[in-house]
Amino acid sequence: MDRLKLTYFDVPGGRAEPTRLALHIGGIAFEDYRFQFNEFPEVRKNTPLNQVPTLQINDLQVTQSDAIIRYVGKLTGLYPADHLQALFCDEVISALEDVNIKIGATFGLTGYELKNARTALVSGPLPRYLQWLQKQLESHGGEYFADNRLTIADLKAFVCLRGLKSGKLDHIPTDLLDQVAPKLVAYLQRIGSIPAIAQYYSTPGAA
Ligand SMILES: N[C@@H](CCC(=O)N[C@@H](CS)C(=O)NCC(=O)O)C(=O)O
Repeated sequence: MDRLKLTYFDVPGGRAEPTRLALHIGGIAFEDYRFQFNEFPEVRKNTPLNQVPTLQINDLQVTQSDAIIRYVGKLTGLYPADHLQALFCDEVISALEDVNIKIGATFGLTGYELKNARTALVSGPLPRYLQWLQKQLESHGGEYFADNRLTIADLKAFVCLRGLKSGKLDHIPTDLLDQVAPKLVAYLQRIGSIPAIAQYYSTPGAA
C-alpha cells in the first residue's frame, strides 16, 4: 500500500477538503498534514509550485487539487468508469474550480475593496454558476451530479456550497443559495447527512 500524505491548511474547507472526504469515505489511510496560515511561507518552500494542496505518494509529491481528487476518486471508487458520466463529473469539478478561483481572488482584500469584489460576485457570477449547478443536478437525476451515485463531483460541490453558506465569507449572504438555487440547499443537507460524511464532521478537529 502506498503511503499518502496530504498537505493543506488546517481548515474544514478549501481545495484539499474533497480529497480528505474521499479518502475518509474510501477508508484509505493517509497522513492529513494540516498547518496554520502563519506557517504557509515555510510550507510552500517545499512544494513544486509554491502552492497547496500537495499529495505525497511515497516519495513522489504531486500538485493540483483536481488531479489529486480525481486520482483519489479512482482509488476509492468515487469516480465514474463510464466515459460520459466521467465527463459530467469533470464538468462540475471544473465549474466549481472556477468558483474557487473567483472567490480566491477576493482573499487578501479588505474594507470597501473586499465588499465591492464580493458584492460583484453575488450580483452576477455566483448566481450564474449556482443556477447552472442546480440545472446539472436536476438533469442528472436530481440526487447526484453524475453516475446516479456519490462521486468526487458531489464531494467538491458539498465543500464549495457549504463554504458559501457558512457565513464565514463576508458579504456573501448565507441565503444566497436559497434565493438563487434552492434545490442546492436540500442537496447540501442530503450530502452532509450521508453517514460517512456526518461522522467525519463529528470528529474533533475536522469541523
Ligand atoms: N490550481 C491549483 C491552485 C492551488 C492554489 O491556488 N492554492 C492556494 C491555496 S488554496 C495557494 O497555495 N495559493 C498560493 C499561491 O498560489 O501563491 C490547485 O488546484 O491545486
